[in-house]
Amino acid sequence: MARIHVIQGDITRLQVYAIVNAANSSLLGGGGVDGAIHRAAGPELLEACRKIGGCPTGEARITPGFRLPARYVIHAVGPVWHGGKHGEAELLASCYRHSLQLAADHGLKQIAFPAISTGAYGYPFDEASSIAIRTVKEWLAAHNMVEEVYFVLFSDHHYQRFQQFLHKEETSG
Ligand code: AR6
Repeated sequence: MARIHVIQGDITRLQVYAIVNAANSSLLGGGGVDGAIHRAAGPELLEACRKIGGCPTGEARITPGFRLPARYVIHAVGPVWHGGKHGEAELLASCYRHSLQLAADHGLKQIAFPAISTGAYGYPFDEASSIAIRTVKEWLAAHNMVEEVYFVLFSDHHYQRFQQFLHKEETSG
């Protein structure tokens, strides 16, 4: 079974095979973690994204990492929170599954996720965290191609909270 790590910090600094970007469906950059990744990767990343031509919500696309320490960026498009009755949970879970599958397809043994949709897209952090943990664990139990998954939380508050959720999932089996 793969290992799951929870860390606090800036995902652009991680030296892993792949980091996941919380992108929008244009893939042409934005604020939050998307802005930070584009700044750190350099303008080649925007060029590569432009060539892809967009990505539907709930899916992901891969590019090189260019000037990032990470070799690849997996651009996942999370749902905008509209109250929870518009398929948000399934779309968010789908982002995690698509990202893991892309990593597996490219033989990448490590992947690092930010808390997709929990910033500008307004997804309540606690609910998003449960979905992230459950979806990743289910995927890892069914596939053995990815060895290490990192959850990267930007704030100390989110880091503490996420660890509580992970622990709760573990003790409840
Ligand atoms: N490293 C790790 N996590 C980060 C970083 C970082 N450097 N910066 C922010 N976060 P958001 P979304 C956390 O808004 O909600 C963009 O404009 C942040 O604290 O980046 O999926 C895109 O272009 C939050 O918990 O992504 C889209 O238009 C989490 O990352 C839109 O925002 C996600 O916040 C996507 O919104």
